Amino acid sequence: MTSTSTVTDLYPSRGATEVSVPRKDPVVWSPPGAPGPIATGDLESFEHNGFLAIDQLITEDEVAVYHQELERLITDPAIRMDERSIIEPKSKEIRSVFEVHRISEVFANLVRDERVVGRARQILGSDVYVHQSRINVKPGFGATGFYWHSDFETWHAEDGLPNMRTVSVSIALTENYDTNGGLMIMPGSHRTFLGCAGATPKDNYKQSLQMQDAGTPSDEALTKMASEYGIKLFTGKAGSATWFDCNCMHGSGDNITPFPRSNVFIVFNSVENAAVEPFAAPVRRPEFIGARDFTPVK
Ligand code: 6CS
Ligand code: FE
Repeated sequence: MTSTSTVTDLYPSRGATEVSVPRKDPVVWSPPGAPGPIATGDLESFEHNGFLAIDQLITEDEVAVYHQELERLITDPAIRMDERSIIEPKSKEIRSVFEVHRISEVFANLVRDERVVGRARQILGSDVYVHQSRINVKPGFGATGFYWHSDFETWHAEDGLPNMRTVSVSIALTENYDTNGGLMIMPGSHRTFLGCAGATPKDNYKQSLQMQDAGTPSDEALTKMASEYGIKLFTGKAGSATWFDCNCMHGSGDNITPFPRSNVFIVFNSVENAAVEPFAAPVRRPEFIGARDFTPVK
């Protein structure tokens, strides 16, 4: 396991064998009763389950603006050629576009929206910066999903995030049915860190963002976790959102329906948890995947 970071590695991963350790970090970092858009009961639910689903985070009119921006980006030939665009292995359609909060003023505004960044600050108990943003198109007719993984396992091993003080929000820009490859989370799985076996290949991101290999749990571990925690599938209308802790075990299936499952995915990291050197990777990932600009979102 190549840990090039000088910071203590609380969550060893990518070594010879798979190793499971209890979470050492809080889930909700702000003190009880801290001000913010999330009601106390919902914050407690987030703490317990590792996620919080919101039926309508943004309005239908706002969805139309963001969906139009997604369409503009994915039909721009320059964006398609850009390294920030990940292409579907089979259909060759655009699968994801990274760093949308930098290349699109429309998505930059979404990041700064108090309904979005205010919830992140409340969960993380500090100012926050964007560690990663992306639009996931997940077009119909065969778009592939994302196999089971913990985002934090990758963001710790490859991007050098020391602690679990990171939260993601997935905002639906098309309807998430129970058939078109929605997000699945194992409720409560965020309280166990599963260190995965297998060293990180150089330039791993070139393959992992299409189909993850390094950082993938074993069938035994997944069977144990799914049996213990269960699996929840998230459905919702365009405009709904799912907030989830960085260490939730999650994944999504292929989309063979004609109905795209598009979302915008924003990852907020506490400014107190700024990325250091990778804990288990030979080199850093590019900044469009793991930010190195720690300027707080204002
Ligand atoms: O490697 C990453 O950073 C990305 N991979 C997945 C499958 N989810 C989180 C993140 O966007
Ligand atoms: Fe993920």
